Amino acid sequence: MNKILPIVGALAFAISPMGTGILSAQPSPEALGKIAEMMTEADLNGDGKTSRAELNQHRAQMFAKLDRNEDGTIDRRDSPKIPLAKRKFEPAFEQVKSIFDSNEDGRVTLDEWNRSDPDIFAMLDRNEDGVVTRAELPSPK
Ligand SMILES: [Ca+2]
Ligand SMILES: [Ca+2]
Ligand SMILES: [Ca+2]
Repeated sequence: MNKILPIVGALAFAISPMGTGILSAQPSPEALGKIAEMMTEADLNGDGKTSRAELNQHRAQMFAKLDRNEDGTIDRRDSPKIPLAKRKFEPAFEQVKSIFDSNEDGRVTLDEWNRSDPDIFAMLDRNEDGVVTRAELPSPK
């Protein structure tokens, strides 16, 4: 569950008014760190570069982690029974809902999850070669 927070944080940042000029404006070091962390985690084969396929796979894994009852949607029913785990789930769920629940029905489907996020990958892949290298990752100054 801890792993979900970087990607959610990065996405929240990227679609916020502050984040619209992600690479030209002055994003906070924290936001940049989250994005870099997410892209590093998404380097699933560990070759130092993150391809779009790897990012998509990483995102699918994130969805699967949140969809604990595996019914294809993230909603309140996925909240853990254990209080400690529940406390971690709740804020992540609220954030996920605020970003991805485009029809505002309190549930996030895989379709909504895949559809309504900004294209972070395109923003980061500055030389458009289809992979994001470490050098292309934003680094907090
Ligand atoms: Ca890779
Ligand atoms: Ca579910
Ligand atoms: Ca929805």
